Amino acid sequence: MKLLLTGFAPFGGETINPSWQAVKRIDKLDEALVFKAEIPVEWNSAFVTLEEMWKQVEPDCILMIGQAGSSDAVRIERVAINLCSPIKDNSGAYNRNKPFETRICDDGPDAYFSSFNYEKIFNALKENNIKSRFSFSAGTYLCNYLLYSVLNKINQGKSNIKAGFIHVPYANEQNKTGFPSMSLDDITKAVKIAANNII
Ligand code: PCA
Repeated sequence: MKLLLTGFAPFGGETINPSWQAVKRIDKLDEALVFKAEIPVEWNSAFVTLEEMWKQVEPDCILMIGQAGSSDAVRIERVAINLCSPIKDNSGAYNRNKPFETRICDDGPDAYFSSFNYEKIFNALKENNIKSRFSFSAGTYLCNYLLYSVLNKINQGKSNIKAGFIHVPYANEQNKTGFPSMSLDDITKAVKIAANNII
């Protein structure tokens, strides 16, 4: 089995993004061969970057990781919606350069559910004492955009690739006073457990 595992570049003034820091540290999985990509926090190039790896690797599953700064737990995202808020990306651009709410795909459905084995992941995280929960909104920024774009492509291609998204809290190493955080070691452990239990 081939797994494409992605994390995001830093954004919002941060110097690291724990999602990519964790992904970067994972080299070996129990049963899958892992291929990794760092995704830019840019509307124009985020999905394009993932898609290029997708073509090269031809994965059986895709697990995307992102930072959710306000979260106190690992969040297993269940839904992606066809909507982007007018939030500037790392290059200062809005989605489609429009400073108002936009769709991701004009003729796509309003939402998709993630298709990985979310219950198996949840149980495995619980067994390892990692605080986690299901989430029914991945937001309206790049993480939701990436998850929706991947699920939309899978749906259009009628492929049975499994795909899903996990948000991780800030890492302790980011020193975000007043925000919940986890150690990078625990975040890496969580991502590895999720990757090992994705199907
Ligand atoms: N988190 C943002 C985008 C990149 C990331 O790591 C989000 O939740 O949309």
